[in-house]
This record gives sequence, C-alpha cells and structure tokens, in this order.
Amino acid sequence: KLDDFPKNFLWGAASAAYQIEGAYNEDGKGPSIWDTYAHTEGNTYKGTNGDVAIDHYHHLEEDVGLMAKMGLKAYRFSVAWSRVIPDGEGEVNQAGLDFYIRLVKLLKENQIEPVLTLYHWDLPQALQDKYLGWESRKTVAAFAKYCRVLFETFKDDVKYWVTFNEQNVFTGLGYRWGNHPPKVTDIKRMYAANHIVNLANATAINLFHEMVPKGLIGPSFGYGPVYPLTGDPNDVLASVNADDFNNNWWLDVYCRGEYPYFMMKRLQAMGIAPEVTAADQKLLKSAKPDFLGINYYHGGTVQTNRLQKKVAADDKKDFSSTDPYLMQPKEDQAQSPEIPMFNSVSSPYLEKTEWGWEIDPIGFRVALRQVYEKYRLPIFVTENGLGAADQLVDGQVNDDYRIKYLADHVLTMKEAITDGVEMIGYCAWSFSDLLSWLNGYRKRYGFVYVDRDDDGPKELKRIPKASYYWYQKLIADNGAD
Ligand code: BGP
Repeated sequence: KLDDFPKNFLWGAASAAYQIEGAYNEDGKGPSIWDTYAHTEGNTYKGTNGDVAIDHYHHLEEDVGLMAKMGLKAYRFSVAWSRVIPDGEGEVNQAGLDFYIRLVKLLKENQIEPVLTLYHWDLPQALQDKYLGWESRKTVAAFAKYCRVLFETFKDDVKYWVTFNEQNVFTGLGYRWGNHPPKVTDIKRMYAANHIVNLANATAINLFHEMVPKGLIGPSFGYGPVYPLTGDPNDVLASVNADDFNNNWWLDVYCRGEYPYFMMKRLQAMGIAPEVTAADQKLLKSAKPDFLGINYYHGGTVQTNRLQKKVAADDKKDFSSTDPYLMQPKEDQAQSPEIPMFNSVSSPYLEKTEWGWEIDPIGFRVALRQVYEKYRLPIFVTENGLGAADQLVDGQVNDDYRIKYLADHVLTMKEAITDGVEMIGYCAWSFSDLLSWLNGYRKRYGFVYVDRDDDGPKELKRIPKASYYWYQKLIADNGAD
C-alpha cells in the first residue's frame, strides 16, 4: 500500500515570464536577451517570439481566476528582470514591479502559494552588451541588486523562491550549442559562464537567508537519470561519466559547494575548466539551498563511445531542442570532453512524444530517489509535463494522452514518497499553453488551451482542457487514486 501525499502537499503548475507575459516593451520594460534573440531572423521556429505571447500581462485576473477555480495550491512563475530593472542594474521601474505585486496579491487572495523564480533565462540585454552577461562577475553584482529588490518587496508574501531555472540548459544551449542567446559556441566560455552563474546562485542564497529568514530558496535543475544501454561494464562506465557531465557537475556545487573531482580533473587537463579562486570556493561552500527544485522530463541512455553508433540527436524532431540529452557533440567538434567518455543513444524501451522526448515515469521515481539519497534536501518538482500539438475540436480539447502522462508521473512520485523521499510539491509544466522557446506555439503543455498559433495571436481565448478538470479533481482528492 502506498503512502498518502502529505496534507500540505503543493499541487501546482508552472510558467516563465518570457513564455507567457507579452507586453515586451510596455510600462518601461527593458529588452532582454530573449527579445533580441527572437527578433533576429532564423533563430526561432517561424520567427515566433514572446512579444505578445499569451498576453498574460493583460489577462492577469482572468488567468489567476482560472487557477483559483481549478483549486491550484501553488503557482510557479518567473519575474522578468528587465521589467523590474530595465537596464539590469540601475533604477527600479515601479510600474514593472507593480505587475508582480498585483500577481502575488491575487494569488494570496485565492490561497495559491506563489513560487517565484528569479531567473528563467531572460537576462537584461543591457548587461549582455555592457559586461558580456554571465561571462562577467559584474553580472553577479547586478543580480544581487535585483534579488535585493525582490526579497525586500516580497519577503512577507512569498515563501518559496527559485534562484536559477535549469542552469544546465541555458548555459549549455546559450554558450556551447549556440541555439539560445547569447549564441556562443565555445565550450571553455560555457564552463566559465556556468561558474559565474554558480557564484550568482550562492550570492543570492546567502543574501536571501539574511533578508528572508522565514522563506525557502533553491535552484531548479533539469535532472534526468542516466542509464547504461547494456550491462557491458564499458556502458556502465559510460553512464557513470555521463552522470558527472549531465548532473553532478551542477548538483554537487549547489548542494555540496564543490565541483565533482574527476570531471574537474579532466576539464583542467583539457584546458577548459573554469577558474575557481579560493574566495569562490569559500562562497560556494557557504551557500546551502533549503530545497532542491527538480524539473523532470526524462533521463538519458548512454553507451561506451567505442562503438561509435548513431547518436540520438539524429532522430530528434524538434526544430531545435531545449533538451540537453538530445545535444551530442559531433565527431568533428573540437574540444568535446564527452567524446571518449560516453555516447548518448535512444532507449529501446521507451515511447516518445511527438517531439521525440522519451516518456519515462519510472525514471521519475529513479530521479527522486537518486537526488534525495545523495543530497538529502527536500525536493520540489518545479516542472514535469507533456508537449503535444493539441487540437481544438468543437470548442474542446480532449488531451487524454496528457492526463495519462501526468497520472503515471504522479503515481511514481507517490511511490517515491512511499520510498521515503521528502517532497514539498509538484508543479506541472505548464498552467496554460505558452511559447515553447524554439518551437513556437504549436507545442502545447497547458491545462488551459490558448487560441493562438504561430502566425499570430488571434483572440487568445482561454479554454480549459480535459486535463484541467482531471487535475482539479486530483487536487481536491490530494492525489488519491
Ligand atoms: C524546460 C524549461 C521550460 C519549458 C520546458 C519545455 O527546459 O524550463 O521553460 O520550455 O522545458 O521545453 P520546450 O518548450 O522546449 O518543449
């Protein structure tokens, strides 16, 4: 028999500013690197961008009303840094801050716990131009200033805070693979930027603990367990290597305050390791998150690279993916530390979504167990969901495949809780349909359908899908079968 979900378990849903807000240049907002990137031809699917998105900025009451009607216990959103501080480090733009004050107030009035993400990828463009963004320690100081403003404003009303969303994804895609801003393709710069973000994360956590002693803060990491393709010890070794490259490189720093030893040695030998000063080491050691946010979509399968089989990246359907497991160095790419160590392959055991992402609910239990065993921090699942090209038929969306996906994951989460994993809550990705960074609007994740497509906004009508009513009941029953 499985344990019940804890009484105060936070059943939630998630979003991110750039993907929903729109109003990209209203009320004093400054441009972000995503505004610039998406306005440049060829960077996104059919040139889609977040200028209007689903216009959440002007549908705030309606959207929170739908959350309340659903009975949502928590709503995870991100703040657009350049809405609050248009140039990233100067004056505060009160009109921009007011938008989030209204949002938090509305959520609280409806007994929905706000979960505030400080950084979901939309760096103020001014900081990119002035300092090269995350390649400079000056951006750490700017981030601390921005955090201070938000901590001060929301210290009494927001309990749960996320520092960085999927640092592994935005540094990997932004600095190595070049399909996110700032479009750099240099692995050394990727590791350097990643280290700067680690310093920003630690700085924010320490500041938070001074300013918001009653609150809880942690990073949200895109985690996936790594499986060896076979029982061949070579494949097992490859999976140990891949776990370092895909997971431990970030999680060990967040939770133990230090980089994994073997991988650091390897990067140093290749001359691509970040420069870590004694002061940095001290800072990283000093900052302890209160919980770990986990975004789970799926894991990855690897084999030894001796066999040189075809890599998973070849059969992906994404225009361009935000999925780091589908990114694999090409043989000709210089300085690929992974090449001798592991090779990502498709799992022969798992079904895939329309976009080629593996569906692996058991991996969710594996993930939760692995992370809790290793770091013993409460876990908040800050994203999990299914992207599909939903169809509106006779005014309704019957997304039974999404219900199945979510139900399967909720069940394995319940198993993980029965195993003993301490969990705060679960935020499905996403509350309403929104912009998928590089895939436009046809890849939908929401409980609420929004009638817009890649060619334009249309009426932006909100239509609850079948999954909306399913989740409403699940919340009312606290996840009971
Ligand atoms: C995560 C991001 C989200 C969201 C999700 C789905 O990596 O944190 O912002 O986009 O993935 O990804 P996609 O939209 O590429 O399908």
